[in-house]
Amino acid sequence: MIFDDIIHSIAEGESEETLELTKQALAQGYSATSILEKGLITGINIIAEKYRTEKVNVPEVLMATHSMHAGLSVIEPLLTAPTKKGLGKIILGTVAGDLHDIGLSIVKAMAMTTGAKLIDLGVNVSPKKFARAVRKEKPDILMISALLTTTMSVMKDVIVELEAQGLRNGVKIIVGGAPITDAFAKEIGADYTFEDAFQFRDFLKENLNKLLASKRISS
Ligand code: B12
Repeated sequence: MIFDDIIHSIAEGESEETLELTKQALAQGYSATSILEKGLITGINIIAEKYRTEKVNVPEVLMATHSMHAGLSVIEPLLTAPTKKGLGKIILGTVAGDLHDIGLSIVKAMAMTTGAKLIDLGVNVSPKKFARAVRKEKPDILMISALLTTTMSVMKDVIVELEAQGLRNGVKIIVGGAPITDAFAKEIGADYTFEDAFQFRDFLKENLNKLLASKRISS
């Protein structure tokens, strides 16, 4: 089964193989989202679990990350709905002190299916940098990721910075990452959080238009 081969190539960090297998899966008629879900995400989650249980080390994780990105580069153009005016603008990034970007790349791939314009600030983004981007780009949605319990509090700093600069009311804030709970999101004053990229995608599909309309009314 081609998905097993993709998973195996990620586990081995064979990025060229992941790239080729992803192309082959598409040629065999599998959809980009099924390749993402059953191949790339499953593969990286297996490595993530092995790292957590200390069965692999940092170099293996980085090679697997590279492989996942190679596969993602093949399917991203297919996930991307044409950007349409009126479908909003989304800024995303991982907070300062945090270099984890695998989860956010997957969430970004999901966001690409909506037709919204995406601006990716990358990793290690300070509250001031988030605020600068919000002031300049006036996005409808700001998506913030944190994977470390030591950096999740920076999400609060971002919201405080936006409030201090009078920018908070103009943007819906979605936070996420493994340590983020509903209670935490509420406590720091975020609008939403989702456990994974699929929950997030389903929410956007149903609610993007409603969300943009409500934002226009409230802002
Ligand atoms: C890969 C990884 C790394 C890689 C990161 C590579 C990269 N380019 O991202 C490397 C090796 C660099 C790394 C470094 C470190 N890591 Co690390 N890392 C992981 C690991 C194994 C996997 C994370 C991952 O990518 N998972 C796969 C993706 C698909 O899942 P995800 O990130 O959770 O994302 C999903 C959801 O959370 C959600 N999501 C994520 N972001 C967002 C945002 C929004 C808006 C939404 C809606 C949803 C959403 O959707 C995603 C897709 O479904 C985890 C362990 C684990 N099992 O989670 C540890 C882990 C996160 N790391 C950990 C630690 C401690 C570190 C280090 C401090 C290690 C060290 N001692 O040096 C450093 C810190 C570096 C830094 N400053 O950031 C700890 C954190 C512990 C804690 N409680 O804080 C973990 C949990 C490992 C452990 N000990 O159990 N790490």
